[in-house]
Amino acid sequence: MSINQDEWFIEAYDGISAFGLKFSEKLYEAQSPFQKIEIFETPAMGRVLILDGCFMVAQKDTFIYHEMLIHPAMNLLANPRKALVIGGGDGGAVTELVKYKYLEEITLCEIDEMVTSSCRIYFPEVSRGLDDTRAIAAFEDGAAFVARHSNHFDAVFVDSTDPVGPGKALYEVTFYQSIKNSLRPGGIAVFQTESPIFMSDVFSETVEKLKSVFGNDRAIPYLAVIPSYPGAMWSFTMCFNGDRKPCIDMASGNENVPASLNYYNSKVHSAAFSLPEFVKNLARIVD
Ligand code: AG3
Repeated sequence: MSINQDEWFIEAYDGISAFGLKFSEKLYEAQSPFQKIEIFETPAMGRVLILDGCFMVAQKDTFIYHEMLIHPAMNLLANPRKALVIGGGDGGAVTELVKYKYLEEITLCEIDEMVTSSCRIYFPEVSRGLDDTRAIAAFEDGAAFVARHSNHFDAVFVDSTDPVGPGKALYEVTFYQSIKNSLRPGGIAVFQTESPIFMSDVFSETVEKLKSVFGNDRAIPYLAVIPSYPGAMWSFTMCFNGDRKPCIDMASGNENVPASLNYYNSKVHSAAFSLPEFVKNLARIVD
């Protein structure tokens, strides 16, 4: 089969691998002060949001990414009141958080307001959590924002892009220290930490940096399958400001997970933290 490049969007990774989707229409294209934003309609995955040439949201699998970013930590937290999402301008992470009625304050800190305004138009079902009365949006640099907060959040979710362009600052040790400092005792931070297959160096280095800040046994990676991201096997890393909770056995889970989810449940939770040998090696985890 031949591919007519005028009808396909292809994300090339490192110039040596690619994932592509045929599109029926290009709905939006803009250059924001930070990045190029594109939105396509595709027969295979529905609408897709592309930032600087990389898949961010695909209607067909976005629930997997956002549920797995948010619910594992929320299930482990006792009594969280305040949550922060850094990045995540599409609103998908906030939309998962508003499902927790006991959260009082849900802040989104996104550097690029144009991502949010375009997603509100083209992905209303993803961004609708932003309309919740508890949701507050701050359009500014996430590293600067978090550095101004201390002992404030119960949960922080870093929904970053790859470590290039505007996302680069979200992979620095000083940023990780500010995140730890912004957490209340017992708080949890979750970072999207890229593909252990195609971005194995970034994964490995990021987990190492997180361990150096949170403690060796307090930065725990877990996995989910996100078909529209390079390598599909995708990682997140959960970090504890205080004692590490038992991640795999759910004995301490608060059982408060919303009923209407499409991916996450307590067995998926345990499976996600059960790591393949090569991932344990990349994260230097010894059982
Ligand atoms: N967060 C971005 C994950 C990185 C994807 N990388 C890539 N396609 N090269 C997605 C934002 C969703 N809220």
